[in-house]
Amino acid sequence: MEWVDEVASRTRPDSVVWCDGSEQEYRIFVDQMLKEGTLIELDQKRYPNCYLHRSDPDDVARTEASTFICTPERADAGPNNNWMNNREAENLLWRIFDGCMAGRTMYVAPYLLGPSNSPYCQVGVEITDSLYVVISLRIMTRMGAIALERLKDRDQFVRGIHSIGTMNHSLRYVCHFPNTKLIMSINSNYGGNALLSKKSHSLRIASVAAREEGWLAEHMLIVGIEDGSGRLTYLSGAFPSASGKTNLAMLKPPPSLNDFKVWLLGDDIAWLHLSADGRLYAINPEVGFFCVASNSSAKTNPNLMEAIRKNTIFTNVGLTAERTPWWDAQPPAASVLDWRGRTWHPGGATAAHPNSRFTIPIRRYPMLSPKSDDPHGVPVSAILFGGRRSELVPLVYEASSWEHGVLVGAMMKVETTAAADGTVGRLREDPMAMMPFCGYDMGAYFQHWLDFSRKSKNLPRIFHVNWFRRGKDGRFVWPGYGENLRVLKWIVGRVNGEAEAVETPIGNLPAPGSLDLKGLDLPKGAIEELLYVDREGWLKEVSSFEKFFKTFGDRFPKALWQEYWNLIARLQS
Ligand code: OXD
Ligand code: MN
Repeated sequence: MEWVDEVASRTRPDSVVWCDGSEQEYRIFVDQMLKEGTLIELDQKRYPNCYLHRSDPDDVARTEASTFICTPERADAGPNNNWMNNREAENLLWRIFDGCMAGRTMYVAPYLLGPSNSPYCQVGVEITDSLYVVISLRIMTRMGAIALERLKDRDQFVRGIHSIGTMNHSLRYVCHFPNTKLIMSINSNYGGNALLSKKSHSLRIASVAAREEGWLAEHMLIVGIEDGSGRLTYLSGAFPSASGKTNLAMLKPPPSLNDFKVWLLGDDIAWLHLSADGRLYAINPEVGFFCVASNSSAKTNPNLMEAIRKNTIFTNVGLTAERTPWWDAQPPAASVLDWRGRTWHPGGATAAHPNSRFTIPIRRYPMLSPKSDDPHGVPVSAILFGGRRSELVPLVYEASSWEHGVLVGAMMKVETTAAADGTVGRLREDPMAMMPFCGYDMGAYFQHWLDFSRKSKNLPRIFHVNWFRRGKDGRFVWPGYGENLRVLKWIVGRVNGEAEAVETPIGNLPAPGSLDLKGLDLPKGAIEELLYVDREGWLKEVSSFEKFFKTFGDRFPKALWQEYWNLIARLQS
């Protein structure tokens, strides 16, 4: 309460509202937004409790250039983060926040990350003048009175202060103070910049705590694969933003593998803790999805399309004359307004923004794992790293050890997407898909990963997958989507000692015949192409990381250099 008073005395709102998270309160907020025009009601018969929000056209993605880690020393943030001195940053930010809520209401939204009865649960409180943030937080987290009950009289919580400000792009800041567990964000209302529970708390602040306390806060999905015998194998996986992570988490088995079930636990963030049995257990701190809409369709993600027909907030999609949400992967529709509310013309720019989103409660998802609320989480047997690589990288390979797996994760590259401001399609390094989200020096982060092998002999196996290889004709070689389960089946077989592999310099690849391809009509030579290890190409690829790894200086672990030189030696031998 002292902190809330202090923030109010600086930002000077007209009134302060503490959010209880109830249904009734949600209705009041939604009604208010409908009146103000920040939400548009969709056809309530076909889309009950669904609304459309249109953002400021200049505020549609994470802005990495405005995102800072603020600590006493630059070295704490590493070359992977923008850095500001914490004192200077706080002074600067308070000047921008000064009086910014005058004429507005300040909302105090307490939230939980993780089940309330979990030892891994964390409390956060976000103060904001944005109702869009409040109603989104209520979908994404366990928000309201439940968080204050868990907090009781302790002051162990992450403090988030957010204001829409004036939307002045040049004064946009998302600043993280890991030492005091504080986040300050102003002049953006976009999910990844403004919903502070998500990337800011669950990853940037949490990753620093995880290093100190011996666990992992990762940009990972979590799924349980149930095979025909009812056996469950849990996987987690890191994929860069907008690289099919959500589609994989929501995979619907194809007809030829319909004795399998894929249970979802999380689509974006995993907190992994080592348990007494030496295994890593994963929980999803969130209870909602914040998914990219633009590519979602009955083909790419049938389960999701079922989930978004109720209780969904759409952001920056198109709108049909029947007041239904529309984006370009949907069947054609007549008279569509684009994401900015202008008449849309087919063949021109897309109706929905490429980073348009929907926010939905996880409980709407038809294949939600019965374990999703388990306070200890699920034991992970395999960790997947994935990229979006049109060349070189095979469909799947397995690291030969935990240390080698850390190198595999460290050598991820991604073509940039619309989830962050900037050029789309540029290839950049994105270790463990954490480059924009690791709250400290990534050299130390790699060491933290390596340290797990000293603590346990029972760690998950590490794999790399790539669904995105293209042939000479420019077309995808692998069908992807539901058929990716064939690759997961091989991975499940590997961790259970059932599937065969062949050793190669880059790791273990499926032995001929060990991938289940029954009923799949692949062109001749396709599977050989997908599983080919091009030594020359790999030598080039691996060598391209030397410069990047060197940017971490002494913090880059010696043991990881060793793995790196070993890999090069294997490729040369
Ligand atoms: C996301 C992202 O929104 O990774 O999940 O950008
Ligand atoms: Mn993400």
